[in-house]
Amino acid sequence: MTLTVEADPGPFTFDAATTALVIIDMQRDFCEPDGFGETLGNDVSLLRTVIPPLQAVLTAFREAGLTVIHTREGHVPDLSDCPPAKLNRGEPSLRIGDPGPKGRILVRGEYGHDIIDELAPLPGELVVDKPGKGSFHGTTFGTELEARGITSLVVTGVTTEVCVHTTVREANDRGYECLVLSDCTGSYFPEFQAAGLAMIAAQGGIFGWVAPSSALLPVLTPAEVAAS
Ligand code: TIU
Repeated sequence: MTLTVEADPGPFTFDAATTALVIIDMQRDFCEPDGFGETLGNDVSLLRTVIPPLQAVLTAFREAGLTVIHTREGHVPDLSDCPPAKLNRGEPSLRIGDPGPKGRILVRGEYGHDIIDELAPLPGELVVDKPGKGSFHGTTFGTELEARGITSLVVTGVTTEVCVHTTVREANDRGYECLVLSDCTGSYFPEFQAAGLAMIAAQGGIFGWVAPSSALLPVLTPAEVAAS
């Protein structure tokens, strides 16, 4: 038995036991002032609208006993996993590795690199540290999904057109079916949010499905999941 969510461009069907909630990069460095996102010139308040609906989805996955995976973008302290092309890109007010108010920018182990308190991982939930925008590049994400028998991903987090898109594109090419939750993904740019979501579902769902969390939550109750 499968569960079905009304989505764009059509129904998204999935088996709860082989589906993971993936929460991309809900880190202080992107969602709070004084972090990487703000050093790039962005208004981080736009990303914070994602937090309440994503908390509800995270709670639903936990209460149904389903797989939850968090990711964090960042680099080892000596920056040996940060390509010069990434380090030197643009004119940020602080570069990756520079000391900022929340610790060294986008460096693993620093306060700013960690996930915001509202969505803090529970013990036992996988946290994937990634050096790039995509979740598969340079990580164990793919092997962890295979080990758990996961075939479908409910993808959330930030930012829609950067790390969410890269991850969904990588996942789609690897055969995963991805549902992207529109209100649980966020961008610093409203126009990129709209276009980013539209690109996923266009052309018959060229690399995934899109739905609001309100379409998923009613089918994710423990009773619905147990009966599926
Ligand atoms: N800058 C921006 O929009 N995003 C990133 O740098 N990383 C993620 O999307 N996580």
